[in-house]
Amino acid sequence: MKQFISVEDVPGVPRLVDIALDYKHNPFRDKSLGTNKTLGMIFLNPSLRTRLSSQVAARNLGMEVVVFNIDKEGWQLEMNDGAIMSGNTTEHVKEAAAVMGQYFDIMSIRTFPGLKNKEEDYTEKYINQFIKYAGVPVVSLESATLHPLQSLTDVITIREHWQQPRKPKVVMTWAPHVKALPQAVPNSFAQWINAWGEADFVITHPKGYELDPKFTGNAPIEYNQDKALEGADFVYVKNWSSYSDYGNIISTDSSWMVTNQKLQHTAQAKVMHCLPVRRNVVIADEVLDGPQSIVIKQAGNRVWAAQAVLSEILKNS
Ligand code: SN0
Repeated sequence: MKQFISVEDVPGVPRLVDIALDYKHNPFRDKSLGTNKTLGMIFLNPSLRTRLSSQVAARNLGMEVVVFNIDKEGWQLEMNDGAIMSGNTTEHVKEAAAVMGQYFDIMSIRTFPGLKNKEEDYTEKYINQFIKYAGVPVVSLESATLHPLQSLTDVITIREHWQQPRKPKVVMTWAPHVKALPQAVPNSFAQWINAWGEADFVITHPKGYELDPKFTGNAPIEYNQDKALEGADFVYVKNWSSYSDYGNIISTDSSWMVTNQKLQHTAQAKVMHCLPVRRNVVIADEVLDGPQSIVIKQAGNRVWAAQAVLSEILKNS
């Protein structure tokens, strides 16, 4: 693997899942693979799980890690080629990314969408500028439209919790939120579940929350949440802002919050969320604190996803 930005960079999803689960059972199997290699982690936005799990994963492979909160501690970056830099931006990504590429063997970046300019966000301008100028493999720590380390984790977690011969019914449901959030997590989850092909996948959300069909593909959309949840084996909960009415909140309908009552007609579904989760807005306490929630185990699996990805890139370089 040369980079990890989307599922399209992965030669085979089941194989990567196997590698990750293998590391879960034997974390130090490749403890020298990353000797004398350094991972740079560049954050333009906050992070808890991605940051810590990737650091642990890199350490398991013997790598050094340098974390840089560039939004707080760095120069303000100019991302536009040809810009006349007489304003607030101090350093062009051409130099910044190229210089960091001199220091690191693998570079990883978190860059959220602005949610103002759909074109700019959906062409992945920021991460693509880093890829263009870094000169070393780049791993996404969540970009404007995708969060592949999360989605790999999600597939691993479903695989781990499903032993029956039939495909599990996986329902991704929108839930309300007070802030306008990116579409990256749901786009990416849909993209990976589709590529994996081992689930019966249904998406449910209020009208107007349709995601980019480039990622959702042929997954059926059911606008009635209760109907969608019937017989679900896994319920993947996430808020996102509107894609068509770009970046806006068009519903705050609290009846979409996931409660025990909502789970009544599921097949005792396991409940997943990428975290952080706003309790009693997105998912009720009774669910998060109850036996059906697997959010902590899911977050634990972030390490094995990151380790699988880093190892595949190290083996390639
Ligand atoms: C991000 C998102 O993409 O939805 C990161 C998820 C991994 N979530 C948030 O920004 C939550 C912000 C909040 O105020 O709840």
